Amino acid sequence: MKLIGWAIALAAAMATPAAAQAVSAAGPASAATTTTAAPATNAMAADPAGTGAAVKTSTQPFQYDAPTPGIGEPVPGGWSTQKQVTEVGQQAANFHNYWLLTVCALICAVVLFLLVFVIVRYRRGANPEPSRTSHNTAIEVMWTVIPVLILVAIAIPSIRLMRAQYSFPAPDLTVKVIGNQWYWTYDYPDNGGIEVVSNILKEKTDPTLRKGERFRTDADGPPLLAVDERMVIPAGKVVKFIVTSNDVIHSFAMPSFWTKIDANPGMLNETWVKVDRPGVYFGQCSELCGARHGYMPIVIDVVTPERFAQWVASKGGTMPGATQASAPAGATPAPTPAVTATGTPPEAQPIPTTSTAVNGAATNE
Ligand SMILES: [Cu+2]
Repeated sequence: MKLIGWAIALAAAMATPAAAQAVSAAGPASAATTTTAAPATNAMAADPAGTGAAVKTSTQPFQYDAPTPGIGEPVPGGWSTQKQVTEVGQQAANFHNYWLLTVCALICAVVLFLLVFVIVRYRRGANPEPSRTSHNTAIEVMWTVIPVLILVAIAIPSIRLMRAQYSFPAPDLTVKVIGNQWYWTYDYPDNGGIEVVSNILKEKTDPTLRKGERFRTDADGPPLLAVDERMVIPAGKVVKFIVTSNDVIHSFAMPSFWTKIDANPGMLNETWVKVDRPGVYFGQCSELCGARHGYMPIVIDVVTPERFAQWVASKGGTMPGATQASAPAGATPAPTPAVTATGTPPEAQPIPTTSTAVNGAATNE
């Protein structure tokens, strides 16, 4: 029975898709590498979350990709998992959508049929003299063996999938993901230790939008999911995420990668992805982490390796093996305290408005 319980727990865990956001599988699979009039993001005009995030400048302009509708983001009325763009995600989605759901539907249909059959066939009116049967060895063996076989049929592909998820290939790039109340920071130890501070973008109509503060446009992504600074990773490369937290438990979740892993303070969790399709992908913190838990989205821009090198240079970082670029003083990210040394709450902190928005970044004039 222990084995059965273990198998049920395993199957239940695997049946829970990382895709917490319903999304249709529709949408063109065309590459989203086209650089559009996406606002330049290297000049972070403000700190929308009021967390005191750093103001940055860059050595060269870099434009993020524009999102592709229906890819890497939730869609209105969607009811299934998001279109998966990693091999593990495709395996998991196929397992969930075509095998687990089929098994569940068949079990429901059989149970419903048996219930209706018994209700009709053995109703009191048709059976004034009730059956006195109390044992039937054949049926008892069947109702024990058949569920075990079903669970084994679920457990074997589940274990295969877990092995694919947790056997780490040699990484081409490591990104340290740090959850903070309530924003994310991304460190690139392989690229000169550059750090990206990622804050949600406010809407243009937000009454708390301050003068000079950048607001969301459609090129940034959907409302509540767009950020000022994205994580950028190269396409076709194995990227290892080391995930931790600076304060409380967060969860780093990217539905279209089938990735969800807790960010625990004082602990390093690891996961990995390999995304072959360039594009923009949206996720969210998926662990209730405080008042602004719903306002710390995750945006990953998957770009070609050439553009990744360009992005690294724009941040003042270096590619492995390259000599250290002489980055300007402004390219070094400032520390990002969530609360000031004086204990001023983030909401009360002044927003820096002196940075220069370039390449058409939408700021509140
Ligand atoms: Cu969080």
